[in-house]
Formats: sequence, C-alpha cells, structure tokens
Amino acid sequence: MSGGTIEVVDLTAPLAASTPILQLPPPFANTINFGLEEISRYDDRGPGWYWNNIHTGEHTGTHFDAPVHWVTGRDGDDVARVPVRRLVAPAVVIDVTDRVAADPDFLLEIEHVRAWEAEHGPLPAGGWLLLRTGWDARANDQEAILNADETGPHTPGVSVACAKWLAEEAPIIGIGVETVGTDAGAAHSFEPAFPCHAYLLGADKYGLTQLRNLDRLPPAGAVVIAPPLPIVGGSGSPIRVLALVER
Ligand code: 23J
Ligand code: MN
Repeated sequence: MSGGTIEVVDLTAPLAASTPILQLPPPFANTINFGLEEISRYDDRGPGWYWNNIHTGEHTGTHFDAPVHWVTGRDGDDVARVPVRRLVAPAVVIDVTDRVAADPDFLLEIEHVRAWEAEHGPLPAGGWLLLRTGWDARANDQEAILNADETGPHTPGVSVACAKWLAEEAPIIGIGVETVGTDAGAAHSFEPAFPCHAYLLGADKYGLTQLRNLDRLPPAGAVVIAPPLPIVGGSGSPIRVLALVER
C-alpha cells in the first residue's frame, strides 16, 4: 500500500435521499429512500457537535444481500452472521456493456461466462462475479436506473439457467451488479421469479448492488472488501465496497 502499487477503487454509490431504490409493483411493500434527520448542528440542541439519525432500508443504495433475505435462504445467515473471512475476496469483472447497450433486457448466460473463462481463466473460488453493464451511468437518476414502461422495468441481469449454475456449480461467493437488484428488471415473470435471489441466496451466497467504477477494475486480479454492517437479524445492509487493484 505505501509503495503506491495498490490502488483503492471505491465501488460505492453515494448514499443520499436522491439515491435510487428498487420499486416493486403493487401489492408488494417497498423500501424507503435514505434520509438524514438532524439531531443537532452546533446549535442549542448541541452547541459543539453535529449529528444525525439515519433513515434507510437495508436494501437502499449500494448494499449487501444476505442469504436470509430470500425464502430459499430463510435458515441461512443474516448479515451479522456472515463470516468476515468471506468478505475479503477476489473479484472478476465480466463486461457486457456492448450487449446491454443494444438490449436493456440482456441476460447473462452460462455460455457468456464460459467464453469469459476461456479468455481470462476460471471464476475465482470464494470470489465475486461482478457484472459490468454500463448501468452505473444511470446511478443518479431514479427513472433511468429502473427504466420502466407499461410492461415493467427493463434492466439487465442473469438468466434462470445461469443463476442456477452460478449458485450450484460455480465456485463464487456471490454476484455484484450496477442495477438496483441482482435480478433483471423482468425477473418477476421468470420461473422461478427472481432467480438470482432464489438460487444464490438459497446456496449460502451473496449479492451486491448499485456498484460503480467497475470499469476501473481488471477482468481478474482485484480484491474486494465488502463487509455489511452487523445488523442483528438483518437481511441486508448498505455497504461501502472497496476494491484493491495492483498497478
Ligand atoms: C425484494 C424483492 C425483490 C427484489 C429485491 C428485494 C431486491 O432486488 C433486493 O434489493 O434484494 S428484486
Ligand atoms: Mn437487496
């Protein structure tokens, strides 16, 4: 680190009231926007200090999905129980920006991962698969990041077969994405619905969302530090995600 050969890349979106959030259709309940509630600011409520209460969903902004988030992982770990040893891990980046530019409903398939492996080597054991889609360009715009029309949201993700394979066959600990959730916008109508959540969280794996700066990572070789807050019983947590990259 002191020699300057390790760059620290922040993969986290800033957390503010304007940070986009997932919007589930009725009748489902939704998470809240992030919010700051001032307690005092060098005033008569506290003359020498400034502090806030925070209001947030567990799944607001750049966040971590724990196994217990999904019914398939209901007996799995909550965020406080996730072993910290698993939270410092290698990461690879699969860049599908071109395909997503042509088709916002693009789904990662097993064959795309196999093609990536043929060029860059196997997926990392105990590591992250980070999906670079270019969607981070929409990170400051709630409407653009959801990209919804009368047929629902159109955002990239992972196919049912690929999600099952990543959960059950691949050596990874989880998937990270630039969108508001690990599943594609159309995944509510997949069979099973929300396959990334259903298969990966059900296999004691994790999700990371609303990542940015993935274009600053190499295809392989980065180390990602992604520890959620130890919210006791929590299903997820806003998170600061850092990548270490050797230059
Ligand atoms: C709840 C229901 C559906 C989805 C999600 C949460 C997420 O994407 C999330 O943040 O975990 S798709
Ligand atoms: Mn989530």
